[in-house]
Amino acid sequence: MRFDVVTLFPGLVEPVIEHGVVGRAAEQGLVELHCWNPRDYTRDRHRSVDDRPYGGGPGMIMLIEPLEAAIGAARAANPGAPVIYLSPQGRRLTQQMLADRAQQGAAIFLCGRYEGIDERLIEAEVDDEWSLGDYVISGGELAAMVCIDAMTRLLPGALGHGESAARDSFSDGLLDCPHYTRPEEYAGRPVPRVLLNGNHRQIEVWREQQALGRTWLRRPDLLEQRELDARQQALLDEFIAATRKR
Ligand code: 9D3
Repeated sequence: MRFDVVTLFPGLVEPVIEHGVVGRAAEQGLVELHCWNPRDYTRDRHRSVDDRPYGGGPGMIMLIEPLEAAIGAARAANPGAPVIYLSPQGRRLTQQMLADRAQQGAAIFLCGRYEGIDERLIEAEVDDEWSLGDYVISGGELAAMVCIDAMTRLLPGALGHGESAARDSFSDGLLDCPHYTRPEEYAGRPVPRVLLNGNHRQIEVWREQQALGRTWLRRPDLLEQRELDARQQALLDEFIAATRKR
């Protein structure tokens, strides 16, 4: 998968392929990343990438021309890839949107800075518009890094032994169960006994029950979107009954 990122801050985005899962995927040649800086496509003496908004008001707006040239260079290098603008006005990002795009095999991320981008450039060049959620960050770069990380995890071969995209939270619509390692007791709190008894079938059932129970406690919205089978419903009922007793 080839990622292209149009950004005024390539030095912020590039390290995303140097570490962890994405780092290993890049070493294996599964992903590559190229940044395109609109400032490199300016033609005026001051290398301007922004200007004041028509109609007045605070803040600056990114100029069309350097962005158009940078996007053109990215499109030529990554033909057929959709241009995805990361902005507070976008559709709220989900695992499903990332999976659909990962399947398509390429993406050009467009990062805004300042108050945003001239609307005519968005109409002319942008294929999709994504937001991380309803909170404010300073530009699209961190959002592009989130997308690159999450999409890379979905590529066959990107995750090692023991890791698996299918086991990731949200892939199956439930939160993860709690995890424990040494020591066997910490600050008076023992590790749940079931995890020490070596009965792997029982452990698997306990973990599924914990996942169901935590999802019920913390993210009931996820359970409403999902049909539980009779066995899972019984596990959850038992968890709820135990919660009420304590
Ligand atoms: C004045 C109102 N603000 C719009 C909601 C101004 C503004 C805030 C933040 C304009 C641009 C930005 C920069 N944010 C992003 O580029 C961004 C973002 C975000 O702020 N929240 C969630 N997802 C994203 S993706 C890109």
